[in-house]
Amino acid sequence: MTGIILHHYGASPFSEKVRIAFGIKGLAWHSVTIPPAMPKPDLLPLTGGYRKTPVMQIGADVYCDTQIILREIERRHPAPGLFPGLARGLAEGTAFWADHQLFGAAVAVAFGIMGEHMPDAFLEDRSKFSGRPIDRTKLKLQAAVMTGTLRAHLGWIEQALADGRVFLYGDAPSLADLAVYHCVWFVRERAKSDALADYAKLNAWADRMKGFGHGEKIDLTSAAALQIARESEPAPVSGGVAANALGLSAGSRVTVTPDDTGRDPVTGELVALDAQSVTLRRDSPETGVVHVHFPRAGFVLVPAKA
Ligand SMILES: N[C@@H](CCC(=O)N[C@@H](CS)C(=O)NCC(=O)O)C(=O)O
Repeated sequence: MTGIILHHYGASPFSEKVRIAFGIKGLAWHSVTIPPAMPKPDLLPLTGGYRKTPVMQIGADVYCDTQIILREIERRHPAPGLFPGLARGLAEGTAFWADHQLFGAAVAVAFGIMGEHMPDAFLEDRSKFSGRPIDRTKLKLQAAVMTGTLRAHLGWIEQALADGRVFLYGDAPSLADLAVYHCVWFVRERAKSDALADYAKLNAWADRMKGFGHGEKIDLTSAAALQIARESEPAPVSGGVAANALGLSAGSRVTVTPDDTGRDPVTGELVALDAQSVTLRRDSPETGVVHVHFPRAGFVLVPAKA
């Protein structure tokens, strides 16, 4: 057993990115199913307010955002690696493009099909989440517009695969494959859209990605996950707080907020900081002391308001 707990739900594309990574690495993991919309009463005590899906917990360490989740999984379970060859930085950059630009287009196309079955309360939740009102009557038009964008972006992937490569950076799957795949999965597998039907190479590649499966999933209740947090100590941090332009040091009270959607601030005491990650110490009756980890890219770190 890995001790990995993934807080997620079945229909979440970003969770699929992590689930397929479990499949590639052949890992066993605990699965806590969380609500797809607010409120999330058993998740927010762990994260300190971050509401997005998925969140990974290992004991009293909580990882917010798939960027840092996959980095931590790679660190703890390095084989087979998600960064074959020398492509690590390129794979991270490609994944960031996919998670932001490509995902936005994929959501619009998928919502054009699935939106009519979504309850008002869910669309209202997603309006608040995205910071933009969602008008049910405009979803089909927006999907038609964004189909062109999606096909332009994924046309690059179809072109890349045209030389016969098996995965984006060679013979083995990387983080980049995972990030592009979860967007394709949302459109192809969840929404059952035919928008990508003629991209033969892309579809063959997506079949290969799907074939990795999800590893071994073991169900766990959210109450049990909170108890595990309470009964665990955060892992020792290494590296401390690197010199930074904000003049922050260990123990500074800081706030970390996503810079795109679900902009809920998390406040805590700074325990570690480097170019790629920031770790806060938080304490609550539900969880005891936890360390909450975020990536730097895609998040805004500032001193907390007094
Ligand atoms: N950058 C985040 C994006 C996560 C994200 O946007 N997840 C979607 C679901 S796939 C979400 O949080 N939706 C709202 C919710 O689940 O409450 C990551 O990489 O984890």
